[in-house]
Amino acid sequence: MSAQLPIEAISQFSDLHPKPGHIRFQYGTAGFRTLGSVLDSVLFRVGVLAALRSKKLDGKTIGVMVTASHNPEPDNGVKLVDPRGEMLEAAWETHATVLANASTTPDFIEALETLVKTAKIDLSKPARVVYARDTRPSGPALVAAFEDGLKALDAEGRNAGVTTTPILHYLVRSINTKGTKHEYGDDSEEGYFTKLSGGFKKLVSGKPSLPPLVIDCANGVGTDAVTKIIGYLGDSLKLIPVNTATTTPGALNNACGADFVKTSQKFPPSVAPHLKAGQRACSLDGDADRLIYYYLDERSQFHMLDGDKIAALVAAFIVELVKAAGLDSEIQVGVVQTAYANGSSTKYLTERLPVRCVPTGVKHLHHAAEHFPVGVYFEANGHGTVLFSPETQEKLESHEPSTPAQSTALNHLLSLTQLINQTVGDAISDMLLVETVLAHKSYSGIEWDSLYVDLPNRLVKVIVVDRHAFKTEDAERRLVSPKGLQARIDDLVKRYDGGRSFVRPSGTEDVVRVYAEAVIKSQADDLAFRVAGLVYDETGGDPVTRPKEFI
Ligand code: 16G
Ligand code: MG
Repeated sequence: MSAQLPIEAISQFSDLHPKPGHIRFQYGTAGFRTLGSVLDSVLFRVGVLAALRSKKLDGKTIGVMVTASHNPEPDNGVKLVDPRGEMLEAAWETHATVLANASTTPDFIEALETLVKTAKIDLSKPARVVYARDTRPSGPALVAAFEDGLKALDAEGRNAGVTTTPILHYLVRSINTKGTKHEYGDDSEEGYFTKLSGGFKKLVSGKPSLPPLVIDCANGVGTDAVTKIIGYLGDSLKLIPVNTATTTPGALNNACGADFVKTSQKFPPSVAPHLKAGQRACSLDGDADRLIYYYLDERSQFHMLDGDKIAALVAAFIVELVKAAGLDSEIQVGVVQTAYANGSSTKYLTERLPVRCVPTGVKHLHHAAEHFPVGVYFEANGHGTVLFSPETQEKLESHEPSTPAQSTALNHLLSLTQLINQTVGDAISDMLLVETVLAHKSYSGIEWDSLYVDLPNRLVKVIVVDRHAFKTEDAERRLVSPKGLQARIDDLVKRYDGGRSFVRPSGTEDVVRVYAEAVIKSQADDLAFRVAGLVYDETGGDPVTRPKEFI
């Protein structure tokens, strides 16, 4: 390893991007995320890190996305994408945190030298990075800081402009598979839209078209993608985009978007004029990687169709197709969920398929789903996708159907592999997937919703002195510390019909989260608040500030 770090260039650029003294940055579940105004040094350093990650992987292209997803507009963030379009390898999350927290330029250079040595990075290799940002006003300056990081290492950068997180993931995989037998698609936005819409059009060809779908773009970057895909879909699907104000200050994710719908369990007020009885609608989040559906019934009651409902709809459909193609003895479909999955969805799915529960966070779900020939994964919050293993893909391509019905089902499965963005959860791809199933089944929101009835549930946040005192096991379903707390939760849960509750420290906020469900809504609320009370008391919360509702 002859090449050396270009110390002089790095230190000149680094001096332009000093670290704010008082802040400790953390590469969390979804990368670095905090106020956009304090992220300049982090972005510069992520530029350097991405270049090193590429060198480490023999010049493969690494992705970088500048976004804070569903967070309010003043926030921003950045995350790295590995060559197959998946989340950054966990060990490098630690490297990212170390580099971001070096207090001075000399400390930063020292940390880089240590990283190059310990990770055995061959600096003579090329470095290639593709990057994009969402519509936040702080984005352009942060991208400029990031580009300085690439310049410092003389890395080759490709600016994908303003685009969604899932499109950036798609580009990374397409670039790295170009010209190989695993070529994922043309490495352009056009390639992405052509691939998805092509799969969709084949799947719905000959099916009666569905009534138009209202699509809440959260005033974010999904707006551009929705506008573009409308052109590719033609008459195959009518979309009515709302919340498309990407340049109105403060509008992003404000009282709209997937997270708003899921957390407040109501539709965005801005969508109301478009919602008649029976109308189905969906909301994307601020970077278009989450999707929540909903509809109004004939009494104008709101009903939410969340990630669990999407998983149930999609998994059952794929199982049917695999069977109809005559491949059920060869291709197993499995589902991955987290503890937040509604108990009724888990019951519905386990009666039909193998189901695994893993800790919160996309990377856990994605990796678990890779173990199934077809892995369907969704978080209740609307993030998820379907993965077809390379062996499954080959089987689908080489299988000889013995009847016309088998041939049709097989073609549908092959079209699904086109329509689905397999690199990461993708609101637009998932929306097309849902619409495909609805068209095939002639379902409205009501019929889809009736697959199972959600158990009433409640999510509560508790502010504690030290959330790191909370440690979990069994995919976050049980606490191992603080000692004795789980036994007290168990005692409480037993008293509620259909009761279930779990406690976990958040990976994105300085709080502990309490989830509870029960057969009756008031009981789910009661259980959540009582467990929250236990958590609060356990961690030395002050009786004066103890929230009143923690009964
Ligand atoms: C992040 C995760 C999401 C998870 C959420 C949980 C990614 C890309 N996103 O947004 O999957 O559901 O965190 O947040 O991994 P919490 O730990 O604060 O409950
Ligand atoms: Mg998001």
